[in-house]
Amino acid sequence: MSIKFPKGFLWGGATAANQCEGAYNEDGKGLSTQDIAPKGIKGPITKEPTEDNMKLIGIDFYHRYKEDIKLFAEMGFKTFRLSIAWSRIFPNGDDKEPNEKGLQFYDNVFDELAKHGIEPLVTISHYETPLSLAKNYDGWINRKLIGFFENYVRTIFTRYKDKVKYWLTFNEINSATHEPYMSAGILTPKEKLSKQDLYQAMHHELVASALAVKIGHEINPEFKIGCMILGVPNYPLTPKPSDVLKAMEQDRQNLFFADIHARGQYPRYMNRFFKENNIEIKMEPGDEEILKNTVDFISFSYYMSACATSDPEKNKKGEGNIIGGIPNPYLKASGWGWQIDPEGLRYILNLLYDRYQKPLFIVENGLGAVDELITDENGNKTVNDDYRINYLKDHLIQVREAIEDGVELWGYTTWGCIDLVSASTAELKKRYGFIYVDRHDDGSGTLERYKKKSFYWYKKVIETNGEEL
Ligand code: BGP
Repeated sequence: MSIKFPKGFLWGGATAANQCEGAYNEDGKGLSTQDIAPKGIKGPITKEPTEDNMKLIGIDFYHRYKEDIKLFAEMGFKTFRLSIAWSRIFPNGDDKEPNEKGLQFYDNVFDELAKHGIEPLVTISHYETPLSLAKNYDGWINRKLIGFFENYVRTIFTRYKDKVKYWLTFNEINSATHEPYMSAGILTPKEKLSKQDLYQAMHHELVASALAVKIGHEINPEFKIGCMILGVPNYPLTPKPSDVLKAMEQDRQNLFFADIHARGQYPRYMNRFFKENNIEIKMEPGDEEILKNTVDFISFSYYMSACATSDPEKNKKGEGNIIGGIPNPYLKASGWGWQIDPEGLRYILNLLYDRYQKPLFIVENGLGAVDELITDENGNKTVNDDYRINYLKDHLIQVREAIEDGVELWGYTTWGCIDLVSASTAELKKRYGFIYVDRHDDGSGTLERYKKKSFYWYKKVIETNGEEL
């Protein structure tokens, strides 16, 4: 009995505007928080954009989107995840009128996708906030951002209501508790940010996200609007009961965001967390009503799992996608130290489906690696990325198991389906794509695209709807 992926499964790949578009100041786009973060999440921010910031040009998707979408179509993509750069539409974030050239760019991209029968999956805010909102309001700390975000979503939902069906509100919304600048445009340095201010800012984002669901369904009842969390399941480091409780607590720090999106209210366990951390969420009249606008599906990124322990001695965070964890002695790691755990994906799929009974969507999964461009026997430039094929194959085998376990999964978009600039370190050398882009961290390169070995592998996976992995 071979386990099958459902008919109509949405195979594809994912990108983010700030990591691929480039054209950082073209056609009226305003500066975003990413344009002054040349070294990624961990690095310092600069006064003005600096030329060592690889995102200013990215992989020039802004000018090459037709060529890239054609390559995605050649692989047989059913869907393509991209984000809209808020500061292309509202350069300062609090502008009254949108920037027509910004709107036109995404019209062109959606029309190109439609030509190839590829369904857009659009992230409304993916780790870039208009820089003016950070500078003049301190980002989501200020409740006024709800109004600016409302103006932004009304504009794009109305403009693209017949071109886009699938929407995600905030990328990895739970990462803001770890990276408030990158995720929520908060300029106040992390170490100076009180938990009160941080969770109040999160409240503003959560209200804005639910408001987007409400507005989206009013504009087009066919819209499918999802939330997006950074999915990193926590395992107890030992079977010691206190480690098990620690893992539950750490899971809740992430699931709290999906709980609100999926159930429409704050979970009771957060009352204890708020009390113990002297946090009092200021609710405005109507907030609780707005939060009741729950999402149509839950999406998440998955790269790794983490371990949790109550033993302060062992509590040393390892490497990982933003929310790291204690290294798991049973797992190997990637070149960037991210532990590789395909079964963890089956685990979190079941955990989320058991918890919410809502359709799920894996919108990021992939292996960042240093790829070597070679010339094959036919004189074509390519990369023998068997390590990436094996990573994705191992994870898809577990996805198939989860579907057999009963999980309702709409689709799977690999992260970085084309090489692009990494978020955590702003490196091009950390490559994820099925397509190699000839650009390097010293700014050199022709920006030419080359198909890797994994390009043909994924094409076969899609052609056979996952029969051949
Ligand atoms: C996630 C982001 C993506 C992407 C991914 C890979 O947190 O949503 O934008 O960057 O991580 O991480 P990195 O690019 O740091 O390797």
